[in-house]
Amino acid sequence: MGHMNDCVTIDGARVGVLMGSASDWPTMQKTSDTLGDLGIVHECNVVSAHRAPKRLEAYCGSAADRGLQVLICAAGGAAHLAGVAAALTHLPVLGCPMKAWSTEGLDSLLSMAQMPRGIPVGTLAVGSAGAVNAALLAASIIALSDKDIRDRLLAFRATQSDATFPLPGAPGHPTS
Ligand code: RP5
Repeated sequence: MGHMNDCVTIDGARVGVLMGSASDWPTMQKTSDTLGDLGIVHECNVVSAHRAPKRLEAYCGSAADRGLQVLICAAGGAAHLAGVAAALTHLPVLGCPMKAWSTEGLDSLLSMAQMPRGIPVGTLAVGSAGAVNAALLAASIIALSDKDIRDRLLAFRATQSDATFPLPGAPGHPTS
């Protein structure tokens, strides 16, 4: 573990999770948990694009050289964090639109998804679904060149597929 420009850095981290605010953390903890379940070393920091642009520039500018392979950026409202991060690194940037204070996250979704041509952001769904899927998509990207992570991702998907869903009381289902 270390520090860089007030950001926590983790030795061997493959994914950097950035948030516009600590208020995004309850949602983005699901990203962190999912990455952790897949054994993907990652680091999480609040680095707002508009409140701390120089810190964001320093973080993104060194991300590839430090060994990060994917950035996951969460923000709400006029959510430019992912787009600015993508402008500052060639690494794949995945965007997680947060439900902020209005419009149920539609503002964040459009801010991330509607990137003008030239600098892409891979935008996920609003809220928890997108937070989990960002981790799974990061795993898919890293799995292209890492057999252990590929095996863990395939195991996760197999477990998910094998899950059964009893409906007690529904016709033909066991009662308990
Ligand atoms: C964005 O504004 C953050 O990403 C958060 O989703 C939203 C609200 O931030 P706070 O006012 O809670 O700091 O910058």
